[in-house]
Amino acid sequence: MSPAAASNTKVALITGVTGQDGAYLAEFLLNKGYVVHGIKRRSSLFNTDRIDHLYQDPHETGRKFILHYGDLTDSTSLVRIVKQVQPDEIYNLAAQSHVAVSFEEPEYTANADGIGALRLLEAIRICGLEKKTRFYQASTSELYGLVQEIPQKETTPFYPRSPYAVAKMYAYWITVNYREAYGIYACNGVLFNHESPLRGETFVTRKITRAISRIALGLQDCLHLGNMSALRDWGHARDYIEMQWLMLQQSQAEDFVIATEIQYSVRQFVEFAASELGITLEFTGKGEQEIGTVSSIHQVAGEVKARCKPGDVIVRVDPRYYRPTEVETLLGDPTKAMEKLGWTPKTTLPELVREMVAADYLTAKKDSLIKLAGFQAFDHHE
Ligand code: NDP
Ligand code: GDR
Repeated sequence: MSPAAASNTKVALITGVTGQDGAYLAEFLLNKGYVVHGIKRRSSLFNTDRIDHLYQDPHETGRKFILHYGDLTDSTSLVRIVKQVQPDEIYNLAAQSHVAVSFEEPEYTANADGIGALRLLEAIRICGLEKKTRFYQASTSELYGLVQEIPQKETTPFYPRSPYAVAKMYAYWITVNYREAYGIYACNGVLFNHESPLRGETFVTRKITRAISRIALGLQDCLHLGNMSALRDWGHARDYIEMQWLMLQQSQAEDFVIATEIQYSVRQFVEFAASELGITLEFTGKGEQEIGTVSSIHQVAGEVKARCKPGDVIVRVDPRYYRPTEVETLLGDPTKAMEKLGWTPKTTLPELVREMVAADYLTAKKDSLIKLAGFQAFDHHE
């Protein structure tokens, strides 16, 4: 028996621990006294930036945070880790999580995001842990896709609109099926978009806060976006991971929608981000011709933060970011989570944008100082 099991300390296993949610969840569970095991995949560069502050040297004894190499496409690794860790709770957060990329890599996305969930559920069965291990599946508002009802709740029919969403639909139902067939405590958190300074740079919110910061400091001229009319219900990842944990602490496994009940467009998100740095934008034109022009610059906390000028075009549409099938509008109804989990979103969108812009502006400032000192950084993510 492991020391953790002997001391009644709860043991969690997080797949996708190197991602945005994984990093927040690992820290949250460690603060709750859990022993946390995380699965990371091998990459040719370090991929642990988001969790480096939690890292514990393998030579230390009594470690509470332990990483294992594994992959959701590799059953052998999953069975071996589940057998070794004997987790009380598994949080399946690993996924190829980018909707647009899923059109480029549909088969891999199906394998990791769909069959990956099955592999983990089977690992629980193979190890005989059906009665012990609780399973959380990171489901998504993308399941609603071409929405059949506004707002969307637990009973709203699904209509997935991307290989990502179709793969996640398989994972959703296999989770329900293993709950019903084998009595495993398995549940789906149907989470609407949630963001943070740790968000991957190619998701639209982070792309915007990063680009606006760089434009303000003269490191970049323009932000190119796809569909700016898309509407999303955006929350803060920090608030949402607490719900992932709560879903596994109930007396019965159930599925829950987690959302803020407020919707904004991508265009509005750009306006919020720009205004954090004192930039007022005017949008003109339609579709591919739409542009965002600086109409005025004002001080923020007594300081001019933006170096761009009125008349500069800093936002343009690039159809390369359009998706073959788009999800135009998502708005969640989290009434069930409010009633049963005591859920209230803590962070508003303006607060979220402020936190993200502050973090990206700081990074851009460092890059700007390096550039001014004569060092050219070649860093152009979109
Ligand atoms: P991220 O993209 O930030 O993180 C995904 C994680 O999965 C990373 O750790 C990544 O590793 C890992 N991963 C990817 N493929 C594999 C694989 N084949 N085997 C093992 N690990 C893999 O996503 P988020 O943290 O934002 O989201 C967490 C989960 O929640 C995902 O499943 C996502 O689909 C889902 N979700 C997210 C929402 C959101 O708004 N953020 C909303 C609803 C659902 P690496 O770091 O090496 O790339
Ligand atoms: P989404 O998030 O597809 O909702 O999936 P993303 O931030 O990628 O897109 C949101 C909306 O913005 C539009 N958009 C752009 N998107 C990106 N990435 N880049 C652009 O340049 C751009 N311009 C406009 C998109 O078309 C879309 O309508 C996220 C992921 O975290 C999923 O894993 C998760 O399941 C869902 O949220 C809920």
